[in-house]
Amino acid sequence: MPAVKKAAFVTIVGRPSAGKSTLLNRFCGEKVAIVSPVPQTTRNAVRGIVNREQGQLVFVDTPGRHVSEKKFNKKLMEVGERSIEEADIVLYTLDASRMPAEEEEAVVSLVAPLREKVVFALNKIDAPRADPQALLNFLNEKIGPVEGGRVFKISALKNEGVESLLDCLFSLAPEGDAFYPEEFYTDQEVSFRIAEIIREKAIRHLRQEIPHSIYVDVADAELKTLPEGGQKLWVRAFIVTERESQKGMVVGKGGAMIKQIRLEALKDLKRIFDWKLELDLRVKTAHDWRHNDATLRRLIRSEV
Ligand SMILES: Nc1nc2c(ncn2[C@@H]2O[C@H](COP(=O)(O)OP(=O)(O)OP(=O)(O)O)[C@@H](O)[C@H]2O)c(=O)[nH]1
Ligand SMILES: [Mg+2]
Repeated sequence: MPAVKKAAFVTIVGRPSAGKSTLLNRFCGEKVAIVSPVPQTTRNAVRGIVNREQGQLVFVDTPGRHVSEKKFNKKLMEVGERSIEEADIVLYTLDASRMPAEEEEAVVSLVAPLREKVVFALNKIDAPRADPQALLNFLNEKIGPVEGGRVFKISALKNEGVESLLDCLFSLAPEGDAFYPEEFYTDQEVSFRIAEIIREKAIRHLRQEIPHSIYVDVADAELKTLPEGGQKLWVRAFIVTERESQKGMVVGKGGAMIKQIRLEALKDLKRIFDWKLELDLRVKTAHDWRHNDATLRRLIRSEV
């Protein structure tokens, strides 16, 4: 008789920049979520799927929890809270290279009531100033002793300790049928993935407030059959700024910045998709979009 398979939803939570998206990509072995040194990079519940002999884990990456009264931050927090509700397991990711402070307390208070389904990943142990013991002391103080078998010291970046963590997650997963076909490693819409890759490249090059002030809109995408055979995806996308005055910084001197963003995005997109690609990338402004309810509802979603 074939072995009974496991299936679970695992929601990844933590403070901004803890390394949640890096860890998701490591689990999946593919670039499922975008990563950057700028806090609050992730804005949606991004799903990555791991298929193994034992069964299937569906990881849900969430925006880093940052408590604030701003409309934009509140919307981001909602995504994490909603994703936790559907989780069989909560993977709480902490940054061992930073002393836990106020921001970490905001995450602890969210996960504390769910303790029996929480697994702890103390990430960035490769960093020179990493102090996982300080995190353990913090957790002990805030939520009581955490069980050794549920705590993992890892480096998502250097791929250390990730395999044992994955084994633990599979062992905790309930029995059940796979949620997705086995060949899936994500369920994101193509246009969302394209927008995210462009946003990653933009965030990495732009400075100050600009990374938080932009979003990317894929306005048109058309799959064309080429006369010589094969298919080409033609995409028109906009980097949308909050203010007119920010457009110049995105375009750069003589268009150099937007060109670099476009070329770097194309490089990643060609790795992800089998099609040939053409990207027409432009800049426009949606005045004060971070205060616009309809835009926020469209951009910040628990399903992408
Ligand atoms: N040294 C070190 N850096 C890491 C590790 N994991 C992630 N990082 C870095 O930490 C930064 C943030 O990583 P992300 O994966 O984007 O973090 P996140 O938790 O998804 O951040 P938000 O989406 O903003 O909440 C990036 O510069 C990563 O390269 C790690 O294990 N070691
Ligand atoms: Mg992220």
